[in-house]
Amino acid sequence: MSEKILVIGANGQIGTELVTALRNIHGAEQVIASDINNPAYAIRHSGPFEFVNVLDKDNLHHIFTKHQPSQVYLLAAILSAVGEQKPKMAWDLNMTGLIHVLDFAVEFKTEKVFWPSSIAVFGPHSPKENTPQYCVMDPNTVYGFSKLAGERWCEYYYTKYGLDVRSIRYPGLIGWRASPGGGTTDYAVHIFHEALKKGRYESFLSADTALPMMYMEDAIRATITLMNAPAETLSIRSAYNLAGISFTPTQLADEIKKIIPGFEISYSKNDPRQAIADSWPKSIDDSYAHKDWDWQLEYDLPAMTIDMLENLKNII
Ligand code: AKB
Repeated sequence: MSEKILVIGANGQIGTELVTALRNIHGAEQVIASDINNPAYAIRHSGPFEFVNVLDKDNLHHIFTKHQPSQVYLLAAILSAVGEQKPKMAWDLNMTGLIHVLDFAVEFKTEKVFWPSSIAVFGPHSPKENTPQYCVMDPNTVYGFSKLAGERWCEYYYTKYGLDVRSIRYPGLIGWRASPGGGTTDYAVHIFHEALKKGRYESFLSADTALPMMYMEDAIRATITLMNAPAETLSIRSAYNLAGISFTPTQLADEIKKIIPGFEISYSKNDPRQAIADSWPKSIDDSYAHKDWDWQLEYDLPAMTIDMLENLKNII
């Protein structure tokens, strides 16, 4: 039977790329992009679009009734940096939005739900290197503890109602098709734009701040691989660790210099995002993803840098 896939939050960094990938796989008409804001041109003109506010239960109920989705991807969220400026709004959107979708997915017998978690679920007392799937988790950002609570809700709906929810703890995501929106790892996208436009960049994270990151191509492939995996192979119904590639702003700048030799990086001080980055892991152990759904990373730091610059230079 053909899928009917609803992507909520289609205008965001992940949504823009995921909608395109899913439309290529399932056919444009089978993938309903939705967002609270006007869609990007590519989303609007490549298939169906609906305005959706996940906090508006009537609106969301109407969309489920109209489309009866077999799969839902809920991507609408407020990320770590903006979440610290609007803590109550971040909690409300990230938590209430998730529960609305989980409830309707149960009511409408949606076959599978995808919801993104993040490395932000870890906190200052979590191990920093090779952070395991199971360890102390004391996130101190609203975004981080909304993701941790969300993971618990996902597992709860799986156990209690049999809802097939799947999730990944994404590292910082780097892509050229869409801009990130309000995260701590955003520097690793901005740096490419500024390198091409100005030949220099001021990083809001310090020179030696190592964080787990991942190229969007890998992140989309991971998401679709997890969603296609046979349910019985999945041992985790909270969210899977995903390692990606760990690097510092200096290491990324050195890689960019291999292609743009005059590129210069400087570092600002006292940015509030530094404290958030300092509370997160430097690297991640993703052995469960390897074992359960045969996950393999493709893009390392040099391959990602070459591909980013190659594609970005054609569009900026
Ligand atoms: C953020 O920086 O808030 C996000 C994330 C790591 O989840 N990119």
